[in-house]
Amino acid sequence: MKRAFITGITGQDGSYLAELLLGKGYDVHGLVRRSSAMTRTRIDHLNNNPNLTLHYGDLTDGVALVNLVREIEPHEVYNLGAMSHVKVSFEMPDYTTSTNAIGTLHLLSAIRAAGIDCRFYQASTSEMFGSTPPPQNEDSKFHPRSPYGASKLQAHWTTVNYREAYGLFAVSGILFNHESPRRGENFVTRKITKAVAAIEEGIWDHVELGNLTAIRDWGFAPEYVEGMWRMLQADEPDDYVLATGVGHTVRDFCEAAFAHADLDWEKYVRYNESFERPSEVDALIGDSSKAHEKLGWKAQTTALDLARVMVDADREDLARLLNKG
Ligand code: NDP
Ligand code: GDR
Repeated sequence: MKRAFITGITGQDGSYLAELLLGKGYDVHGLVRRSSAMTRTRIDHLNNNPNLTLHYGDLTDGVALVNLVREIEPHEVYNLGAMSHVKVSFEMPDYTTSTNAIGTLHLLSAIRAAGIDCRFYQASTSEMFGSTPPPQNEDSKFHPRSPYGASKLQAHWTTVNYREAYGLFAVSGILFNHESPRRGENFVTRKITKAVAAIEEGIWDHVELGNLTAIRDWGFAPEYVEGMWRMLQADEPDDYVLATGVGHTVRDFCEAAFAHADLDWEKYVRYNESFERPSEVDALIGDSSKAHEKLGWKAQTTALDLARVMVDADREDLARLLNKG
């Protein structure tokens, strides 16, 4: 039985990856943080699975990671844990760097110290390309525009260095935005789809957003975690871009989400400067032909389909809440 260790298992991607690996018969171990309130709603439905074990820890606690990796002896490690909000990273640059960059170093060092034969996946991001114009692929120049992007770039190069220096099977998946009904509520897509459901129900009368002109390449998260797994099953470790190859503005996404509820987005979306970033990433559109060629991976769901799926999921969530009340 293969053993996998997932950091960030309580997040959007971690929850889908845990489902995927459990479905493939893996023994799955996840890192969870202690907090005063439980933050495990995305994996609650996996609670009784005998092949899932959760361990307390934190990417900023290197000693805990050394002990955990030694105890679990995983065959595959997926490092998805991160302070993942770009805007928040400007308010918390130090913590963002500790978690995302130094945390990755801690985990790679823990694998080395344990002396185990283990494959490593690093959750890298299109934010590392920053101001480099699209389309971006594995050879595009990196120019991050936020503490988040910079911290992820350090983690990316640390991963590449552990591959080159120590022969570790370490891969960096450079993933473009991917969303789902499990997306955190303060990322723009989910913020919009949640607002559509609440406005349609007459609970909210508007939603406030920042920059509507930014272009993003939005795909569907479950398809992207399948890509992560494929990267670790390849014959050789390498880095891959995962993306749909199609870009839309935030405005396009708004229009599609509101139109799905027969609403005119312009009547309900108001501008609020406080959601702008000190330096913005204008356009990210990925070229994932390498992943297609070498891993047989291709995105299936389009951004505008995703907008409709997410609105429907938020409608159902809200209906459940209202029925309870
Ligand atoms: P989420 O924000 O949904 O989840 C982040 C996870 O990291 C949560 O489980 C969170 O735990 C955990 N975490 C945060 N800080 C720490 C810490 N100090 N120690 C241990 N765990 C921590 O992110 P996603 O699922 O969307 O993304 C997964 C990864 O992929 C992240 O690394 C993200 O940066 C990267 N990425 C995401 C993309 C996307 O579009 N979704 C695109 C490219 C890269 P808790 O629940 O306790 O907060
Ligand atoms: P991003 O996602 O920064 O691309 O990072 P986010 O959804 O936060 O922003 C996308 C674009 O929308 C604009 N925007 C707003 N964003 C938020 N969050 N809230 C708003 O009100 C708002 N109004 C406009 C932003 O300025 C931006 O241009 C995500 C994260 O998952 C990262 O962890 C991941 O690495 C990248 O995607 C790829």
